[in-house]
Order: sequence, then structure tokens, then C-alpha cells
Amino acid sequence: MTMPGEHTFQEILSQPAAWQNALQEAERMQSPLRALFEKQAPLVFTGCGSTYYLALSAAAMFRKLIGRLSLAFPAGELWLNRNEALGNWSAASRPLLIAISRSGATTETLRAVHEHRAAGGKTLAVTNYPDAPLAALADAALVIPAGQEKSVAQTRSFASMFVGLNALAALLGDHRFLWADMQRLPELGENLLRQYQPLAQSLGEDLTLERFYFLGSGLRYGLACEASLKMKEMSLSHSEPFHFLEFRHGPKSMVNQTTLIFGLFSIRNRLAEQSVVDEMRALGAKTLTLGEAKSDVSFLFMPEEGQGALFLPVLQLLAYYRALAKGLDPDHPHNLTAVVTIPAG
Ligand code: F1P
Repeated sequence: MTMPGEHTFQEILSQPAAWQNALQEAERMQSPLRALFEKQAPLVFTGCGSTYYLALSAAAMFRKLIGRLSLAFPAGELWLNRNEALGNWSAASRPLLIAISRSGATTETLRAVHEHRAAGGKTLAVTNYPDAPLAALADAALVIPAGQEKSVAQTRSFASMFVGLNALAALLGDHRFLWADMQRLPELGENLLRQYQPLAQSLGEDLTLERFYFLGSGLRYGLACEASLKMKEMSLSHSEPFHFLEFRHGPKSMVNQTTLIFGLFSIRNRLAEQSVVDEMRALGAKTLTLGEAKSDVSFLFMPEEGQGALFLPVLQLLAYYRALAKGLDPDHPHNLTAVVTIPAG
């Protein structure tokens, strides 16, 4: 018998070791993977649920760090609506598919890879399970075994694959200083977990809160989506992600005293993002800001292009504590299974 949430808690707390594993695997694989990326073809990232949100962030990272046209689609769209999503490409410019899946066994993701292969395209798999079907189906794989987990909701796995893709983008783009800075991620992650666990617990246990909005732009939009999904899956709470400036265009009508707004700040656009959070606080919302400095959760001295993973641990913990406070088991979210398989038919 395990305690409710025991696996999730352990997986969240142990993620810095999985980040370390991700840095090592990205470094080990960079030479073999350079060949796949050599052709100046567009990149198409895909996944489902959490791993689709990772695809959104990864596409933004690769656009910025290797300067390549990079898109993201849910795998189900690449399976069922491939032409609407991608259009037709000549053989010379056929996109490289980067298929992300914790389990390596989700039906839509496998079908998207099959479709891509059938159209003559190449695929890189990013996964935590080397022996699952995805790695075997792809032309190459970035595997991070330390991200494997027992829980249904992804926490350590998501963060491990995020760091793996972030590291790969830094290496392939020859961003040596960024790569050197990223070596500090595991230590910074440990510090964050230690320092902000009490804050995550007190906000997570505040059951006067009912509505949660996660604001993030650029590569933080995918992270805002993922944090929002954690809140939904684990704690069955009303939760939505938005790009910062979008929140003024309608969603802010939902703000009241029971609202908590999370601001995932960039460094570059901090002032514009801060003004949205300030406006929502003036309308009565509670707020929690995360960013490099002068935020409720601050992670110091990491360049914007390498700090994405640092947004995750406190937000994951908050969802975990809220689930427990509501009497739910975060290890077993309502109606969900760890892998979605769709029978052939
Ligand atoms: C992705 C997924 C998520 C879902 C849940 C379980 O699977 O199904 O969509 O939110 O957390 O995992 P995978 O393809 O990454 O294994």
C-alpha cells in the first residue's frame, strides 16, 4: 500500500537527478544527432497532452537557438489531418519530425511517426523508455531513463525531456556559454525545491481559491500549458493557460477574489508581463510570479534560454498539495491512464 501522492511527491523531488541524466544524454547523443539536423529542413515537434505542451516549448527553443523554422502539432493532428497541418513538402525540404512521448507507446504519436515515414520523412524520438515502440520506429532516439515514473501525471518525465531538448538545442546551436550555464540546473532545481516547498504548500492548501490562470509567453507558453494541466489532472480544479497579453482580451473577466494568477516571467519582456499581473492583482486576484529575479519564486543568474525547467518544480508541487488538500490522490488522477492507446479500427 502506498500513501496518496507518494509517487508523485517522490518524482517531483527527485527530478534534479533526471535533469542531470538529460544533460548527459544530450551531450552523448549530439554527434550522432548532428547528421539528422544537418539538412536545413523545418522541424516539426509532436506529442500528446503533456508532451504536446513540451513540443510547443521545444519548437520555440529550437527557433531561437538554432534559427530553424520549427512548428508543433498534437500527434493526433499529424495522424488524422497531416495535410492540413503540414501541407506538402518536396523531398529536399521534408521536415524532420521530433516525436516526444514519456511512454513511447501512445497510439497517436506512433501513428504520426508511421504517417511521416510513409511520406519519406525522418524522425527523432524523445522518450524515457528505450524499449517502448517509439524508439524502435524512429531513425534515432534521445532517451532519458532517469525520467521514468510510476505516476500517471507527468512531472519528472516532462522536466527531464524538457532539459534534454533544451540541452540539445544549445549544443546543436553551438551556444557554449549557455551550455556551460545549464550545467548548474540540477543544483538550482534542488535549491528551488528546498526553498519554495513551504510556499507551494501554503498556496496549494488554500481552498478559498477556485480559478487558476497560468500566464507565459514565448517558450514559457508551453510551460504555462503544462502547469495548468497539472493543476487540472491532479487537483480537478478550473485552470487555463494564456499568453500574457492575451489575458486582457476577455479572460480577465473571470478574475475575482478566488482567482490565482501565475506569471511565468521572461527577462526580456518583464515590464509588459509584470503590468498584466499588477492589473489583475488590482482587480482582486491573488498572484504568484516566477522568474529570474524580483519574483515570488526567483531563480538567479540563468539565461532566459536555459531557465525553462526552473519554472516547473514549484508549480508541480502546488498542484500536488492542492490535490491532497482536496482529499484526492495525485498519483491516480480522475478518469486518466498513464498511456492512451486507441484500438485499431
Ligand atoms: C502523454 C499522456 C498525457 C496525459 C497523461 C499521461 O503520454 O497521455 O497526455 O496528460 O499525463 O500521459 P506520452 O505519450 O507522453 O507517454
